[in-house]
Amino acid sequence: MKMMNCLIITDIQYDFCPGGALAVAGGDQTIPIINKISSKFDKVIATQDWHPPGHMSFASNYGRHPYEVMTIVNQEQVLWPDHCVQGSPGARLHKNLNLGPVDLIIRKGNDPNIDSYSSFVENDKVTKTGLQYYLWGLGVKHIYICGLATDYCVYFSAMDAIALGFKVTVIIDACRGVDVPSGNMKKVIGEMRREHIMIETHDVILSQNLTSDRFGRGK
Ligand code: VGL
Ligand code: ZN
Repeated sequence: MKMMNCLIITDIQYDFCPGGALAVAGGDQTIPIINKISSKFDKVIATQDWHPPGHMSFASNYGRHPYEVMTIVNQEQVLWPDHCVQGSPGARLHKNLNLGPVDLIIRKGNDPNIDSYSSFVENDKVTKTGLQYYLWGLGVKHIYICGLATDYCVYFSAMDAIALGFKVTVIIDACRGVDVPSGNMKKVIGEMRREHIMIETHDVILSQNLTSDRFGRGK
């Protein structure tokens, strides 16, 4: 039986692209790479950061500056600019991202009192998105992850995925990070490697013959 794989396209939203509220440098440069590879996977999931107004991760709630770290209920929380507010233009998936091959869109961060970086489990480490059951149900064994931001949503998704028993590859040139606090990118790359998360560029992955090339598209 074929080993099923999937691609998780993380948070390709206007607020994480240049000009957006929580702009990630070069965030939009990931889009052509993602479009080039997305039809090669058996299943494709896109995620969407989706916060109510006044979400607990917003610095504006506390009269603090964005990107400061604050302890909230015994947990370190990076305070972010208001971003990806449900239904706002900044929360939309970027129009250049090809949604054709996308099977499922997972939204996270809906709870006003819990932040959510991972596509699997919210930051309380208890509340699940349900994505693991979808992937287990389909027999997916190998998860490829790309998108924004490398050191937050991509990193936490990759760490949860490996802990759940999946093989995990981060497609590093199809990701961009925020590096908050400074040095965070280096730290998370080291941690992912230690956990045996593979880190590869998209051309290497394309040459690895994973290609289901579903529906004959995307050559
Ligand atoms: C993210 C910060 C806040 C991300 C989401 O998608 O990596 N980062 N919310
Ligand atoms: Zn967020």
